[in-house]
Amino acid sequence: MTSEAGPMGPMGSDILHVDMDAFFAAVTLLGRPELRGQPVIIGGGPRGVVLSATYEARAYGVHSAMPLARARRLCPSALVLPPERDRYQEVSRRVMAVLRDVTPLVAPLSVDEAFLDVSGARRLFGTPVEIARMIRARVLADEGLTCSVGVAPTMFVAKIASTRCKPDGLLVVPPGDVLAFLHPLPTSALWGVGRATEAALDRLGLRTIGDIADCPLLTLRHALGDAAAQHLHALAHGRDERAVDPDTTEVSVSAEHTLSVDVAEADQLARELLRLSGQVARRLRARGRATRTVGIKIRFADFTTVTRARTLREPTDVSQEIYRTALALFREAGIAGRAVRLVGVRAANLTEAGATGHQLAIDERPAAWSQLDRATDAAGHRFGAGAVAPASLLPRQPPPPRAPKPHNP
Ligand code: TTP
Ligand code: MG
Ligand code: MG
Repeated sequence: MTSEAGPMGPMGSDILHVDMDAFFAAVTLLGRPELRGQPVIIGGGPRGVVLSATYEARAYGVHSAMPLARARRLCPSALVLPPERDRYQEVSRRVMAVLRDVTPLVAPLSVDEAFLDVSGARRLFGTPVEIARMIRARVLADEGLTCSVGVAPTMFVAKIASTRCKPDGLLVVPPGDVLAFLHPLPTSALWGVGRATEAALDRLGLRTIGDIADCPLLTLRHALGDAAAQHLHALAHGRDERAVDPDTTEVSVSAEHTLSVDVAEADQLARELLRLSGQVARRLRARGRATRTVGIKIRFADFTTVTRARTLREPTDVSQEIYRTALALFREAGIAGRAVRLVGVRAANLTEAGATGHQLAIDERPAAWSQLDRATDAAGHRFGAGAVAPASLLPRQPPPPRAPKPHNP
């Protein structure tokens, strides 16, 4: 395997896995530069666990998901800070945008990581290694943060590669080195191996991925069942048929906004919900997706947060329907009059938009709304997002003089 550069075949290792280093901790430290180089832990919440820790804290054995009390014992000098989720979301969005500048084939896996298939980006941006270097340089220049990138022929191997070169690393696994890279690793490194499977493998005396590759498939079947045996056997031989699919890995679309001042007025919050519903619906339509579950998030001035969600009878990509559901959730939450600092709208449980039903009550006119939304999208495309907004978002004063209306196609 090759660290950093190294010649690669003309095609082959085209999958990148990008993962931010100590993400929550690193973003929080951007606002606290005096703490750089110190052991810092981001944690708290009702469960009191470590969410993220700087590598200085990890040197003491601290790691994520560990109870805070234990982390404090291991590293008494560590400073424990609360998470700042809004900031993490903002940085995440910008980092994902950097990745989407390279290729539309970006599949985010969590707030701080994504897969890219760069096979189609070679002509524009160079080899996968050059692309990986460019991404790392841009994230560092734009955000002041480091990430680690694994480059490999499959998603599974790319993900392991990024983990193995952390922090601030780049690791390339050319196709011919995949088996040599995988086989010494413990079985727990395989996707889909949890504690129970690991124990079953252990009973067979299988400790490494290489042991699984050498084990007869029949033996694995007896111990694990057909599906799991096939899956692990294939991965152990470096086979991973999954393609980077920006749609299937995206489980939700959300938009949220931190208000510039805390707001208690219901009308104003409703308008914020309307605007965010429009953003969410627009992003759904841009991806050809529809949602079955609409949720809201309300964070109060004291930082307590409530979320509510409702599953619809039919999937939708219509702004008005998402808004109507969001507004109902807001009203039913019984939080009128409280000062709010952040509002969010989320669409989850996504399906293909083609499956969208149009069987709602006749007065809801989803088809008409949908057409209106699509026209709005088309205009937004040509004149920039925000060029067209629902009337209730416009200032209530008489509008300023406007440029002549663009000609409609
Ligand atoms: P990770 O990428 O797993 O961890 P990390 O970025 O902190 O560190 P590494 O350098 O090893 O990648 O997770 C990304 C962020 O997700 C992490 O900073 C905090 C958050 N997180 C949770 O909120 N809950 C969890 O259980 C875990 C594991 C992470
Ligand atoms: Mg990370
Ligand atoms: Mg991660």
